[in-house]
Amino acid sequence: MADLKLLFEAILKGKQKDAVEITQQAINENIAPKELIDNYLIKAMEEIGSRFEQQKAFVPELLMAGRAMKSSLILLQPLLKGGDEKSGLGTVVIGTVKGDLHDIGKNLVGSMFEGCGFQVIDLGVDADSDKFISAVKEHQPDVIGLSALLTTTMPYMKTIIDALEEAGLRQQVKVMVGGAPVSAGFAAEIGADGYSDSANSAVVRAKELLGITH
Ligand code: B12
Repeated sequence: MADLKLLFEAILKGKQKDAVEITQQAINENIAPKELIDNYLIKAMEEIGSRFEQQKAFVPELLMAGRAMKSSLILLQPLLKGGDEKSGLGTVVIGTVKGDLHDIGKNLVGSMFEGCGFQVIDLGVDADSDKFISAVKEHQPDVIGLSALLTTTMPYMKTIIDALEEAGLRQQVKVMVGGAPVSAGFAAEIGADGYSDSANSAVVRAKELLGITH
């Protein structure tokens, strides 16, 4: 029997190989992917996130945990798609805005969306408005997530929102913004639909915006 507490520990400690092994064992034992994601993967990311907030964990640990989680998710995702698990909640296009290379938080948010059953298109870092516009046209996402960690790149979030307006695409997509210097006030000021300060609450907020109740 797969010891799922060890899956939690493996992700928390960023042990990618262990996380993959235990996940594969759990899959072989027909444990529901949703159970693994909700009760172990996300719980471990919440724990590392809260340790980070309390300065009991640091960026390398966050990165390693994120990588371990992603490796587990890669095994679980194909199983989510076919079944009646909470797949297909919607599509999220996410990226760090132009001029900004910080992607740790953006990756965590993307992983959390994926873990919760959204399809995620990651535009990477230094993404300009053209890249977002093309992605909206191509993927018809429900949500766009913009990340910025620098006070100098935050204003570019408004540039992207304005570009969406100009392209006539603003009404078809919810825009969420985040990153350490971003606030709810700033989000409202630039006309974003939502803001969140953590990966977990980002998903909760997105579901609220989309009227998803489960
Ligand atoms: C790691 C780091 C780097 C790494 C980035 C590596 C990487 N791959 O991301 C490196 C070394 C490359 C780097 C470079 C620079 N950095 Co730096 N960096 C940081 C540091 C230490 C941590 C950021 C981080 O990853 N936090 C952890 C994640 C989990 O938190 P987060 O990003 O806030 O994300 C969470 C939430 O905000 C939210 N969220 C994030 N994105 C989104 C998106 C959406 C849609 C939603 C809903 C939510 C959401 O959810 C996330 C998960 O909980 C911060 C200091 C700090 N303590 O914040 C400085 C910091 C951000 N950097 C800073 C600076 C100045 C720079 C440089 C300009 C330094 C230089 N002189 O070269 C360059 C800029 C490069 C560039 N063009 O982007 C400053 C910014 C100051 C400011 N006011 O603008 C900071 C604050 C350090 C400081 N105190 O001075 N940096």
